[in-house]
Amino acid sequence: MRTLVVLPTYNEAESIRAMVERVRRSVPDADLLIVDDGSPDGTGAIADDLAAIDERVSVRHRAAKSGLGSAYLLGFGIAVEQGYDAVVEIDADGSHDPAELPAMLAMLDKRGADLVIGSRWVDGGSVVDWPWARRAISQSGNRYAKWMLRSSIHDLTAGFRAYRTAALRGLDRAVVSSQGYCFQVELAWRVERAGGVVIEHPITFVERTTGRSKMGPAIVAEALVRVTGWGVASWFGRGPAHAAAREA
Ligand SMILES: Nc1nc2c(ncn2[C@@H]2O[C@H](COP(=O)(O)OP(=O)(O)O)[C@@H](O)[C@H]2O)c(=O)[nH]1
Ligand SMILES: [Mg+2]
Repeated sequence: MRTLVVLPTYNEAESIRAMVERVRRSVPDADLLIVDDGSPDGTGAIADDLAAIDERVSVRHRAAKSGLGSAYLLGFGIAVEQGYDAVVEIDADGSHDPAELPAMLAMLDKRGADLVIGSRWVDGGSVVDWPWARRAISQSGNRYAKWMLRSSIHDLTAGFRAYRTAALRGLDRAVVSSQGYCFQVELAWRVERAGGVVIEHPITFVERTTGRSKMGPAIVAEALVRVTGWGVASWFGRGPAHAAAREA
């Protein structure tokens, strides 16, 4: 499968090199796209250096921090346009282990999945180095979203994923408006409600050791409010669920 691995970056100068190396070692045939939002710490320049020495690596620079969701939408658009079969979402801070990618991509290829989620909240999945409060927020938030949206997915907010590109066709800013964790929820739910096959693959998420998280209370609030709205709307046959079903 022709695969594009999308790495969104904002101030990841300390981790981007190692991360690109790890991805290249794990999936040598995949292409990498770094989407940097004018990181003040110089991540964009490092990304350019990496692209200059490796033809499989390319970079898109955006002028200002514009959110994780829109960075991925840019990557997805390029994957569709350039005829990739699969597109991968992975954090640039080292939390996601690229060594899981061959197994995840094989599930798209051999088991007919449309979306494989690297999942923390299924048997065999785990999180390393999170304080109990963050663990509790993620776990209870995911339980709430799963219940509210009547989803079968245990880790709706997970940011480590492999999509069959065909499942992403037609998604752009006009239909996907969420930014942070909610972007992940919205996409997984769309694929699921459109009848796509979603498989959760257990992973160990390791908290970053360099740089800082870009997610804060506003991102959590966005997810809570929108998930609640979608859940209620879907009970009346409206919202993204309905739209996704119509698109399919
Ligand atoms: N291009 C871009 N990348 C972002 C933005 N916000 C977060 N990221 C990247 O998305 C990934 C996950 O973000 P992170 O802050 O680690 O989230 P956390 O793991 O949930 O704390 C990292 O690679 C970030 O650099 C953004 O606004 N634009
Ligand atoms: Mg992180």
